Amino acid sequence: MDLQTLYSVQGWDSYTWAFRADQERVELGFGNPGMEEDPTCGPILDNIAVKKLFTPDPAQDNAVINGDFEEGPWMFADATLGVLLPTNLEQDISPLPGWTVESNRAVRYVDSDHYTVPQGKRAVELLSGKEGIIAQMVPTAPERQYSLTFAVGSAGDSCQAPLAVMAFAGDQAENFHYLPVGNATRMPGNLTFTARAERTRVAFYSVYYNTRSDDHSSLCGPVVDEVKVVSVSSAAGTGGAQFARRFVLVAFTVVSMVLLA
Ligand SMILES: [Ca+2]
Repeated sequence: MDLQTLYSVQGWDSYTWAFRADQERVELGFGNPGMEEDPTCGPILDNIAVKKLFTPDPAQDNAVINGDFEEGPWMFADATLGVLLPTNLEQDISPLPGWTVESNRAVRYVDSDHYTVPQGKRAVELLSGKEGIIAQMVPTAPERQYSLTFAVGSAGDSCQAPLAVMAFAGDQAENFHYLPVGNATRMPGNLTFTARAERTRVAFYSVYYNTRSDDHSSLCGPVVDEVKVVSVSSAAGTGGAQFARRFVLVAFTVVSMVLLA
């Protein structure tokens, strides 16, 4: 885990990492790879927790797993900086079940005790512009039309505007500027796409490289939550409905003729 970048000015960051236990007892180890110029110093570790993860079942009408981000790593009650999801996570062994961080920078997992969260208790704050990408491969039916919907919000952490999210679904991409109405701290995003394969990549990153207005150096960004991929009426489905209506009309006509005869 590369700790060369500090994401906040407090001098420390919380990280999470997942593993699959293949035995009833496993050994946890932490070491300094010894790459500092000064061998007499190194990173400081504190507060370690292990939490058993589960992968939520996909909802019947939503192809995204854990799209509300409610299942994720342990968060200490006093963790005011959230937990960083490091890079190069595998989708099968991710501390944020279902999701991967594809980029070379981390994104922040935040809780409603310390941040403004669009839905439930947990969400993801995108950091570092296009260097912080969360993604998921979702099952789709080729040539069927889908709608990617999500909530984009402000984390309430004095993040300097503008805030915007770039959303990807298959071959579609669109950026969504966070422009809330009234006192709202969230707004909806929607991207319609036609699936080209049996799995479609859905991904998000922050359009801007934002920092907090209070210290001008802690990284922050827009919050994403409530990600859904829903099938919308496809061309084939509409054709089917029209055929059914025609069939009803034909049947009705035949009965009328019999009665007249
Ligand atoms: Ca949530």
